[in-house]
Amino acid sequence: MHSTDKHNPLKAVLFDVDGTLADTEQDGHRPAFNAAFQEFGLSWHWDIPLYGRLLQITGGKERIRFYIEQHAPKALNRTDLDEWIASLHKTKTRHFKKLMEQGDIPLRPGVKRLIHELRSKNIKIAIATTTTPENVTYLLQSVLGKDSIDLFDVIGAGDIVPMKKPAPDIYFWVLEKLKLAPSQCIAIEDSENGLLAALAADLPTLITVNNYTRQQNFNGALAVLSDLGEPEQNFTQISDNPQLVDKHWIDAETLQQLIKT
Ligand code: XBP
Ligand code: MG
Repeated sequence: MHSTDKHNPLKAVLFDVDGTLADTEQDGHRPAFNAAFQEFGLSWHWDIPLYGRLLQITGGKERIRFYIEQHAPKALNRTDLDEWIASLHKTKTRHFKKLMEQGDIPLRPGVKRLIHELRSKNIKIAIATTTTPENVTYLLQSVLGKDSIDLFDVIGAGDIVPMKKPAPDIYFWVLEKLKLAPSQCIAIEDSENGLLAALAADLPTLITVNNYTRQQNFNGALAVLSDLGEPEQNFTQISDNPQLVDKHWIDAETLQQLIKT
């Protein structure tokens, strides 16, 4: 290890998307699913509490199948079930795109600032998400500008791996593309499923919670925060990591310190 590596071991930050970069679930994915159900002539409606329960299943197609099993088992008799779910989900993605184009869902506090700081310090940034790859583009274009996808060194998304979070597969895939060891990286996640996936890939993981995930179990995380914070909008620490006592927003230096321990 070079001496600079000892002081600055962090080489990449792996961002989750939904709930971490932006609060896309409640007012993005959820209404997109409902619009697709309507377009398919279904009477299904996923309200906010029901959607919260369905979020335990990651991946939209997987979530629809789970809902069918629990609430609409008649659909299981369809001989074309896989194809039907796929086309329902494709319709959902089209509606999600429309919603992102309206641009009503902002990045969470600190995300833009941290992304640009990491880039300026030559720390790689990557995405590791279960969401459909196009959704990442739609969101980034809406909140960070047309070519913002190019800010990311690696993007791992959707069905690129067969098993979605809490399986670690997407993180293994991204680490392999980055050619880095997990100890050189930090994952930033918002959910228990995301944390389980990252920890199973041996990644030090920082959690920023949202309304859907606040009550979840985050044992094993480096710290649990309200958000990444900004100089003018400080984060609140939900965990009790003493390294963060005098910190008010997450920057590259804080991330370096967090993974040294
Ligand atoms: C969260 C998810 C996603 C979205 C839906 O992903 O579970 O499935 O809710 O996306 P992450 P699709 O937090 O890992 O970004 O409908 O495109 O599957
Ligand atoms: Mg998430």
